[in-house]
Amino acid sequence: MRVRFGMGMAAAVLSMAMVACGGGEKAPAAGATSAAAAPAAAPAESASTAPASTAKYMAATGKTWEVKMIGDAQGYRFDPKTLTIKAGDAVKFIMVSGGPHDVTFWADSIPGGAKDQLAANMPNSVAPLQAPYSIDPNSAYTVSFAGVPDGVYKYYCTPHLAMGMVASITVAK
Ligand SMILES: [Cu+2]
Repeated sequence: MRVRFGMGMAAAVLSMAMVACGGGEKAPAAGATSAAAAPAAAPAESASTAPASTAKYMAATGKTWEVKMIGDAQGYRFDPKTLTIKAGDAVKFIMVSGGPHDVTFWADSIPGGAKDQLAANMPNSVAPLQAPYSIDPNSAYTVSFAGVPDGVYKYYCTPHLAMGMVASITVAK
């Protein structure tokens, strides 16, 4: 847009967009000017919703471990199923067979205070704590465990959760 519009136009479009998106909640319907018209759109100042995460991606500084994602005649699984690493390490999930697979952490079981940083350490996630699908053999997805607390991080593969494709990573000192 900046190429096609003059700076003034771009600024106007930007400011309109900011008004429409104010609060980070769903934008009110066009033309809705009174709060009564859009009761669901809470203002940013409201304490009723958690503030947006300010966590930023932190690159791993330690070892990169590998976990294979497999689906074959023996079933669907992460290999190894349990893994102990140190904070600052990374885990590379490699698509071997039977995909698509993904890596999704259980938000309600990971260590307290881990969620925002872990989510920030998952590039291109399709939802908080859910990696994009790995489809092609030998493709991989790497999660950085930099800046996250010690503890057990349980996770699963969304397409194969019902088939028991679950595993855990323990971050220890
Ligand atoms: Cu899977």
